[in-house]
Parts: sequence; C-alpha cells; structure tokens
Amino acid sequence: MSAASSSDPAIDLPPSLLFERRGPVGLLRLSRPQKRNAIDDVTIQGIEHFFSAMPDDIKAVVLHGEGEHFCAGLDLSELAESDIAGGIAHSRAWHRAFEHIEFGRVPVVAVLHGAVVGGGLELAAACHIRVAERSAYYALPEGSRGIFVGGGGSVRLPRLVGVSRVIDMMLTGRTYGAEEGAALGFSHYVVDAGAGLAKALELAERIAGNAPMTNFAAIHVLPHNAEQDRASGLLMESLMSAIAQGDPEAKRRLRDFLEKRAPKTVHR
Ligand code: 1HE
Repeated sequence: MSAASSSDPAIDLPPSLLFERRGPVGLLRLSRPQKRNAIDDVTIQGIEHFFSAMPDDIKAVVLHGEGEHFCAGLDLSELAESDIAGGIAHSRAWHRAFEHIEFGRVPVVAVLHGAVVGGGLELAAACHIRVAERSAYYALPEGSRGIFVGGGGSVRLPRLVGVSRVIDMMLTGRTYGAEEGAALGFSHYVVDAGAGLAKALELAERIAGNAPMTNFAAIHVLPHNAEQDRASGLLMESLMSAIAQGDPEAKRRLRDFLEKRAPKTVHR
C-alpha cells in the first residue's frame, strides 16, 4: 500500500482510498471513479486497515465516493477466475473489513449518491448513518450476475428493509430510488444533489461532540440488544447505562444542564 494517498502518516492507504481530516472527523473517500468505485481486493484491505488503525483523535468518520456513483459493488473482474475456496476467503475478507466499520471505535456516516449497488449497498449497510442524495439508487445485481451477496448483505440488509424485500430485489432486479429507499430504511436522510457531504459532516461533527461512552454504547450495545433475548438485553442495558453515567464526562454534562448551561431538547 502507498502512503501517498493519505494525509496521516499512521494510515497507509491504497490509491483507491483517500483520507482527509476535518478536526475530529475523518473523511474516507472511495476514489476509483474510473471503475465507478468498484471495490477490489486492495481496497477492501485498505478499508479494514483504515478502520482498525484510525488515530485516536478521530471521533467520527464520513465515508463518501468520488465521481457519479457511491459504489458499483464488487470489482467483478477479480471474481471471474476465483475457485470455491478463493470465493470463501474473498467473502471473509469483506466481512472482516465491514465488521471493523460496524463494530469499530467510532460512528460512521455514509454519503450515498448514484449507484449504491451490490457490495456498495453492503458497504453502506455497515455504516451507522446513511445520507442519500436524490440521485442515489439501491440494487442487488448479484442475481443477474449469477452470484450471491458476500459482504454481509444477507445479514445486514434484511435488518434494514426486511427479508422479503431483499428477496424481491435479488430475484427480480428491482431497484429503489432515494426517496422510496429512505421510507423503507435504506437511508436516514435525503438531501439535494451535491448536499450530501455537507449534511454528513454536520452530523459527524455533532456525533464527535457526544460523550465517547454514549457513542460506544449506541453502536455496540444497540445492535447486540436487538439480537439477544429480552432478559439479557435489559441486563446489558442496565450495565451500560451505569457505566455511561459513571463517566466524568457524563457528570460534567449533567451538571451543565442542571446549572442551565446546556441547550434544551427541542424539535427543530
Ligand atoms: C466495473 C464495475 C464492477 C463498473 N466491477 N468493473 N456490481 C454490478 O453488477 C454493477 C456493475 N456496474 C454497472 O452496472 C455500471 O457500471 C454502473 C451503473 C454502476 C455505472 O454505469 P456507467 O455507464 O456510469 O459506467 P460503465 O461504463 O458501466 O463503467 C465504467 C467502467 O467501470 C467500465 O470499465 P472500462 O474499463 O470499460 O472503462 C466498467 O467495466 C467498470 N465497472 N462497475 C468491475 N462492479 C462481496 S460480494 C458483492 C457482490 C456484488 O457487488 S455484485 C454487483 C456488482
């Protein structure tokens, strides 16, 4: 991997990934527009490396794509010659990389535009918040390519939009646009063309200002509690809430509210 594309010496990335800092927010850009940001092996390794070696002072990440599309999914040229064992290793490499996103140290906000398809949709699903520009569309072309999702899509996508909808997308090639996709759960926000990065940065800056323990609890405890039995979930919640409130940062914020220095919770 070459360090030339990274503005941080600690993060050595391939040319298909660019890292930039905006204060406490790290921006990671898929930067292979000539191939519509299709993800090859080097890029998947770079994603895993980035999310496991991120500097401690980065408190939130924005993931976005260069060019007309967020991501055209797996680089199909790499799978064409792979045997069964190679296919399993390939899928497991994607799993490792995306687990580092979903269960990493900091929340990740994705900016979606144009094609968010196949492995690109799987990548988006591993992020915590998704901001879609109106050009975004979602598809699973795996069915027409004779393959199956391999980047965690069969696990994450049904949790976002339901199993039957994912079956329909894969069997019939059905696509969803940005507005419909937001209503179904593919994205949390829809914004105008070109406004996605600014919106994502605004959200990431807000997230970076949260108490680190709250961010940790939100991205680690909530998904696990959605999967485990009720009694274990409630116990985990009690433990996590006790840990969070015991942190000096929580005490400072509570005092700020009680002494009228903190903003009220209002609907804007
Ligand atoms: C690619 C890829 C790719 C583009 N792998 N090379 N994903 C797909 O099935 C989607 C395939 N891509 C497309 O349908 C289209 O490229 C797009 C709708 C995304 C964009 O169309 P367009 O007209 O802007 O670009 P293009 O002319 O199709 O592509 C530009 C170049 O990128 C071209 O290469 P060139 O050498 O001829 O210039 C394309 O071949 C190349 N390209 N997409 C390789 N995906 C972990 S399992 C995940 C399983 C999946 O992700 S399956 C879904 C794969």
